[in-house]
Amino acid sequence: MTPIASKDQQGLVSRLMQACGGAYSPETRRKYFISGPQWAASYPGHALFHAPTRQEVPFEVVIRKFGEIGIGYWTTHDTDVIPTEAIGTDRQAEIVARIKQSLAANDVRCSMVTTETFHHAVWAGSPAAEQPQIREYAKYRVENTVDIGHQLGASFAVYWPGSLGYFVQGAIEETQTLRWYAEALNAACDHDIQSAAKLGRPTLKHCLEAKPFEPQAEILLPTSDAMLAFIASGLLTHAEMVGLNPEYLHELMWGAAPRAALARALLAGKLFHFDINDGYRLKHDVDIGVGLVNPLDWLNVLVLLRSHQYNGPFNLDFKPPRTTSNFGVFEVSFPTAVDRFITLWEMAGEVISDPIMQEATEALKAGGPRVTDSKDAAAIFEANKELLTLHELIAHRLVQILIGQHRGRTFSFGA
Ligand code: 3MF
Ligand code: MG
Ligand code: MG
Repeated sequence: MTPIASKDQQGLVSRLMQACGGAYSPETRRKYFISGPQWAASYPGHALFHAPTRQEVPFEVVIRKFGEIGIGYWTTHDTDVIPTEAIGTDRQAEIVARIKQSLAANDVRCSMVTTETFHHAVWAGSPAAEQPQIREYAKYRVENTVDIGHQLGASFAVYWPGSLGYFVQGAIEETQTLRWYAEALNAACDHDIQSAAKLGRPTLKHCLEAKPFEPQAEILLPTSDAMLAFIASGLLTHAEMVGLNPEYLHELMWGAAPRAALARALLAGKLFHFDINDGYRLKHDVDIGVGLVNPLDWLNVLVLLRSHQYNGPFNLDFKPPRTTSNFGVFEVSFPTAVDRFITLWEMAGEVISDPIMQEATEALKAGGPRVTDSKDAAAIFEANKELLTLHELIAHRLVQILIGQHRGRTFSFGA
């Protein structure tokens, strides 16, 4: 093989991207409520055992690139764009003004803001630490993020309580810590109610995001279900303003069926926002691009969301792999993630309207003939048993739709 000269490598990547085909236009991509996080685009590829492989990317570049790709919405942590020491200062106001300009110049909107309460040393004991001044500071930070959200025109605020947990036994009194954590959320909601009224804007939708492990060893609110119980616990003064931002991989990580976790959130009326990505069960948070690992499960997830008219954002909370270059992040990672999502979303529409799927699901619900003795389990089973084979047929049909066989795509040898 001839070595590929450095100067030719980006051209090769672009040529092969073109050759892949099937890309949607920026205008088509903008029709979906897809958001791109500042932190995902700027992620330099570092981890506990990994040195960075890329440079961080300033928001001006991220927003411009999102605009070009056709990602219509941008999301950010406060400290992705404002250094911790500049929070609440004139510098914050100056940065927020520059962000507004970048958004307007590229026809991109800010849909969500989130407070970083996990990275800085001040959060070592979590935002609900025993020390009163740390908790006061946490309240100030979430209130300040609400202000930034209103200034940037966002509709959602997300809270990932990443450090709400512990490494060593005996240090944390869980009930007390959860009460203190609720106080911070209450402060954010109260502040939002006042600010929104002053500004004549609707209040934000406040969304909790669960992750079962990492960065703490033990997490106090590890799953979306734990968060639903927390929202309903009576500790929140504005529980109606608080819902969920489940992340696909965060549910998969603990071994859940993400679709079932989403179904429980839908039933509770709390599916406000959704972080989309992919990865593996019972592994760390690998944040792979949506659909690269579990496309069949993703198709099934989107069938659920489409059939329940979920109309919230799909936030691309993945991490471009550290083998991807800065060039590749915007040439390959983001456009392909968006396009896989759109394809799977449209395919979910095909699943819902597929005549075989429809007839099979309706037949299952119609059931077999009624038996006279409604307490005769064996007879009831006999009357319905042939219908139950449709479960497997439906699963087969889902795979056929995923790989295009329902449209006549064939695989055979020789013929
Ligand atoms: C952590 C995450 C976070 C959250 C973000 C939103 C860095 O695993 O998924 O992304 O989504 O903090 O608040
Ligand atoms: Mg997330
Ligand atoms: Mg994640």
